[in-house]
Amino acid sequence: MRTRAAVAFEAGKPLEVTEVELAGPKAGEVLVEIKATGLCHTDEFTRSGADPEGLFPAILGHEGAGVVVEVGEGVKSVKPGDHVIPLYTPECRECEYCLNPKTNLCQAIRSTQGQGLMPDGTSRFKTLDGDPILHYMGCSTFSNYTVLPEIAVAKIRPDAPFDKVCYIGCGVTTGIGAVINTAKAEPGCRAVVFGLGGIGLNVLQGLRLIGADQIVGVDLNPAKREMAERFGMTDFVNPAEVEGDLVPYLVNLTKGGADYTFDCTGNVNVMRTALECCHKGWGESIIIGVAPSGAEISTRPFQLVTGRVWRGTAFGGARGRTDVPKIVDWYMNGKIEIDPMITHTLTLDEINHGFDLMHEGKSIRSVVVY
Ligand code: NAD
Ligand code: AHE
Ligand code: ZN
Repeated sequence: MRTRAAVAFEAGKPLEVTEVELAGPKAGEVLVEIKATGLCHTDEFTRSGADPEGLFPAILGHEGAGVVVEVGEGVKSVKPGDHVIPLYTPECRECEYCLNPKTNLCQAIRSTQGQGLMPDGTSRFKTLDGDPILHYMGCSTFSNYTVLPEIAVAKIRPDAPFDKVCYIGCGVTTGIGAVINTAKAEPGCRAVVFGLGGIGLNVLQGLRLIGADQIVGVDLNPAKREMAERFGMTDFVNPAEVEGDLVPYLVNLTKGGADYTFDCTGNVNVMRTALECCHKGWGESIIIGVAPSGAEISTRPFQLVTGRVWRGTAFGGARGRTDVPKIVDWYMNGKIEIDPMITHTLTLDEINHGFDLMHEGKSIRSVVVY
């Protein structure tokens, strides 16, 4: 079939909205009509050329929601008409990783996914001239129709609005999951969140949900303050307005150091600050941000010797097929909020404008509705 898609032909170039050819689902795969997709900073990271795993030409996008149109041979867990959220972290429930409760990083299809290919080593996308186009993060939600492995779709309730719950495909789950699954933060804790964008705001609402006592937000953009307060931030810090070193300032503000800190910037200097403002003896810092190619983190080992812990999280430690439908229920039942964070709704033709808004710090989430 033919479908409209925004194609990243080259690193650093705007996406090109065009028709592409899409082959039908093979065994174990499903064809999904994407109804809406969010624009995550990670899409921009890859589009820009900063991602060491970035491959071109590719159809980016990994924060979608849609409807199953057709299923390949052997597919049992979903059927045409089911509403689904694509998963860049699949859940096969059989691999060594899925069977280990310590991780959500299913590895069943990771190697082909990283090469922009379906599990059989081929792509379902090509240009109208017949040249191959790669998949991205196993999702390619910047295409109106896409093919996904069955293990990479979470079936969700049919009454959930696509233009809101698409955000659960990455940002919402990553932020809330980092608090609940990775940090396992407890009521009464003090926390510092660095970067109050699409991920950081969801860390804030995760901390509010578990009953944190103090939730400090740190961002260089003062315009992020208002929305962050709405999502539970108790104290705002703009590093540009702090005289001297930020670490002692934050340690003092959190009365000895934070129990939990979260990097949602991808900046390795911020990651160091986030670790070092943790409480001596027990503070834990969770890295969520994705850093550019070649960037490395550093600190004095003494920081860890004296009890601070550095962790990372992918997709908030969530097991997608199991956890994503529950998070959709949380949204539908009013336990979490999404709507105010979706600041811009765009057509596919306007998708590059969505990346401009991200750069200008004017959007939290832009969502493309097909
Ligand atoms: P975003 O652009 O919406 O937000 C980033 C925020 O960080 C902005 O508000 C910006 O002003 C702020 N910021 C930048 N530099 C800063 C600094 N030095 N100090 C303080 N604040 C600073 O991006 P997002 O969509 O929220 O994504 C955040 C990061 O998380 C990205 O690196 C993204 O790739 C990554 N991410 C990781 C996962 C995962 O599973 N680990 C999932 C989604 C996104
Ligand atoms: N390709 C990058 C790393 C990108 C990365 O860390 N991706 C996160 C999800 S970000 C979603 O917005 C992730 O899930 N990583 C685990 C994995 O297996 O990819 C690089 O640096 O090479
Ligand atoms: Zn993302």
